[in-house]
Amino acid sequence: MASETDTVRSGTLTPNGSAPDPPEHRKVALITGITGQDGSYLTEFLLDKGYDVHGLIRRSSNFNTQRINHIYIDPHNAHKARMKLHYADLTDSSSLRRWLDIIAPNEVYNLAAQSHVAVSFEIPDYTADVVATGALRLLEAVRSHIAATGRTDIKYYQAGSSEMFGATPPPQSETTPFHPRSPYAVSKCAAHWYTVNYREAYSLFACNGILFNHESPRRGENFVTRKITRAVGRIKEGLQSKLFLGNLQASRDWGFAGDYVEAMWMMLQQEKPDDYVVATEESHTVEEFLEVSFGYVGLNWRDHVVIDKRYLRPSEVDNLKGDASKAKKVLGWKPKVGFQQLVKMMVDEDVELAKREKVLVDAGYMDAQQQP
Ligand code: NDP
Ligand code: GDR
Repeated sequence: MASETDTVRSGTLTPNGSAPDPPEHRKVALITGITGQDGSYLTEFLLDKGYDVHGLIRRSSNFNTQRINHIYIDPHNAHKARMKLHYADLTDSSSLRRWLDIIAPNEVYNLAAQSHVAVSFEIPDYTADVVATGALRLLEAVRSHIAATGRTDIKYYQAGSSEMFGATPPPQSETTPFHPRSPYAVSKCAAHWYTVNYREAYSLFACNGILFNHESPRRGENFVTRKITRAVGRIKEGLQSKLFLGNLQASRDWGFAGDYVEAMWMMLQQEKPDDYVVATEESHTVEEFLEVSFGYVGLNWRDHVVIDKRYLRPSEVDNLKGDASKAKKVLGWKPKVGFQQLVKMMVDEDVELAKREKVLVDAGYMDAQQQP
């Protein structure tokens, strides 16, 4: 990692080995939430498409760039770099406007959020500030940047969520009424409508992606899928015996994050801005996820899972299953990774991770934590 005093860091990725276009021909993307699961996949995807990518990262007391370290290049090689990182925060309007003016992006992807539903009950005020007002701050920064520069070539993507449907029964499509069930989901509804309003009021090219749950080996470890696959790996390697969970009957439409970032990009390549549901159209309970993931390595989840009421939510979303026919028809998008393949991909990675942890534990360099 480069010096922490650098405010701009840079990196490049050329997975197909081809030389990038000259800078003056390259499209420029600005991503908030670049250090998150989706931000990392979207960055890889856009670099592969030949974009220059700028990411806004927030200050933290530790490095928070683990998911994009593999793309990172020391800023001393900045002439090669096609990914650059800048400090900003969705709670700080001035930082958003400043970087928009400096970067002058063609596409803005607003992925930053306090994205944990259960945590949003603990910190509702902060969640609204980042998720709802944060989106408004960024939209307003884009609008005022356009007003000041006269640019017409800037497009905006808002990371909306199936959580907005909440209590409304499946299948959920773009026309399904919202009934949010958490401070997070209410805030995402506000961000959704701010985006629609800026499209209608200022003719901004702004799209809402209404994405159903999407997972990967890079998923945060306190979301249920990754919490389970981490435990599967650790139990298999003898580093953990119990897994404490909440509601096992909740049903989710789980896809692969790598597939979903492509849909984000596709929305911004259309002639007209619009809103799209992105989903696999298949739903599984948490219990089914347990069956498949533990079963895959020859374990029985019932021997390990303990229900802990602390993981139950004050109001739950019982059943999400998307109808993605509009995205399929208009964008030509479809998911490539199915449920079984997704679970196996995550378990395979987490078994490998647990094996590496075990080496460190056995050598006395690390304590075996009971629960990630
Ligand atoms: P993550 O939680 O993995 O990433 C969230 C990102 O937002 C991180 O980069 C985080 O930074 C950043 N962030 C948080 N607070 C701030 C802030 N105040 N200012 C600037 N950046 C901030 O989420 P995902 O990648 O899974 O999701 C991306 C987006 O899509 C989120 O908006 C989420 O709500 C939404 N979404 C996700 C779905 C999913 O299933 N994954 C489904 C539908 C919507 P840091 O790394 O420092 O924490
Ligand atoms: P979700 O994802 O709330 O759908 O939001 P999460 O994985 O947190 O929960 C899914 C379901 O599993 C149940 N559950 C548990 N959840 C967690 N986190 N931990 C547990 O121990 C546990 N036990 C059972 C939950 O009650 C829930 O029903 C995710 C986030 O990525 C949001 O940002 C995004 O908008 C939505 O997906 C779509």
